[in-house]
Amino acid sequence: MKVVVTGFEPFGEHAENPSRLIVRRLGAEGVAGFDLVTAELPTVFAAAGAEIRRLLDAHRPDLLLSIGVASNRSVISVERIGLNLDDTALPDNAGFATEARPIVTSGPLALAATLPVLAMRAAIGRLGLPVEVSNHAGTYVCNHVLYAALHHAAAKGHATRIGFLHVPQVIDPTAKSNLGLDDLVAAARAALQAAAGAGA
Ligand code: PCA
Repeated sequence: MKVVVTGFEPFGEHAENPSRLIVRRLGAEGVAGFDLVTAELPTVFAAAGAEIRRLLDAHRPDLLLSIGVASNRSVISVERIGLNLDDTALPDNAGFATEARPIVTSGPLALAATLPVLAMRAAIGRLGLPVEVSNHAGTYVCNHVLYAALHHAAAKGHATRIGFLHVPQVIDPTAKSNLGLDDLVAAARAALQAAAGAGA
């Protein structure tokens, strides 16, 4: 099974982004049974959207799981919905901020993740880690990547199943969680295995 997993570079007040550390660990250690491709996305609306579309076209994976940090959350969240909306006062890493801008002109307002969010939540919960399903991935670069990937895969007829995991900040002073990086790596592995099992 071919799988692409992505994380993000640091942005805003964060000196480091745990999502890219998770992805580096998965890349170095591998995930049993998966032909895994890992990538770090820029925290830049346009460039991250272009890169996720390129990754889908280049690898045509069975699964795409993108991971980002949500530093205002203390639990791991499996995102259910991508919104067709960029809306941020915090500039991205290219200095770009925007209000109420559609990601895809005339695209549907929302697209549902195509990975099995309930099975992923259950698998992470079985590890004893705090996890929820979230109905809102925000309106910053993470949501942009989820929506752009879902829209692109549908438009191109790719069978790739797509989802998004938001993780708490665990490695800098803004951390609101006492989880560690090892917990997040374990959660990502469990989510991938659940995703593969539930749809394969
Ligand atoms: N989190 C941001 C963008 C990059 C990341 O890791 C977000 O939640 O949109």
